[in-house]
Amino acid sequence: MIEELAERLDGAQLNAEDTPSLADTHEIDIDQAYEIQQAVVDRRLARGETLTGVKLGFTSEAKMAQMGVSEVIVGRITDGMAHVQDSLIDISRYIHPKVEPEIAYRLARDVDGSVPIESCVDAVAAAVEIIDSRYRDFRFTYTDVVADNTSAAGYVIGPWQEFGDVNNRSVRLEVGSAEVTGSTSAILGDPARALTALEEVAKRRGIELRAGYVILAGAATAAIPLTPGPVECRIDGLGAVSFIGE
Ligand code: OOG
Repeated sequence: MIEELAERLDGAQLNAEDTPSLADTHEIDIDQAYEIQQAVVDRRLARGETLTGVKLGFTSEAKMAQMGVSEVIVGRITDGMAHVQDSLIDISRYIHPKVEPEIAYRLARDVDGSVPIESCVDAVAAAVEIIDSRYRDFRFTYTDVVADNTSAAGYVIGPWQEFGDVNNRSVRLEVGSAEVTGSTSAILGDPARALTALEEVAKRRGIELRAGYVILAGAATAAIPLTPGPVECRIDGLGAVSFIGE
């Protein structure tokens, strides 16, 4: 079942075609959901992609309450999802992409529990995450979204800054004439808490946190649809990151 469902999700991503919720036809527990995620990621790696980091989801209280869960979810990001700042991004490769403003952290050393995770981080940046649920109409259960690598689809990182406190910074994301604003404190009350939450889940799920990895700490606002045209995310004190969807 694990491989069959991983193939279905991987095919949906490759063909940019949605698929029904796995929960419509399968009973999957959270352990199996992370196994499916691993199998989905392994398919990308087998095609030559490389892991570049991890991402968190459900880091805002509102989103956790909406999903009826109390744990953040963790997905994997690869070089195949990475886009360069100010580049043109072909959005036809996605099914129904949305963008979220995020804080990115960079790991300078492996996280092995010997020192606090914060002391493994050397840089922080403004980032935009492109999420693209492989499920029809973005309709999914908690286990569905974990199996689907937490909707991970793309990301763009702004200029790295020296690591420091980034709580209570104002956030603005513009997609054409649509705009969403918020504060970095929406991320678990302080985005630094995303690091400790990540460490705990990663340990339990056997997810490695390696030197050089990017950590996308979770959305600071609701996601907004990605449409053709300019996209810009600005975080107070961290500068801006932008790209053009086409
Ligand atoms: C799941 C991924 C959400 C976040 O930051 O909460 C996420 C989804 O809503 O598709 O990345």
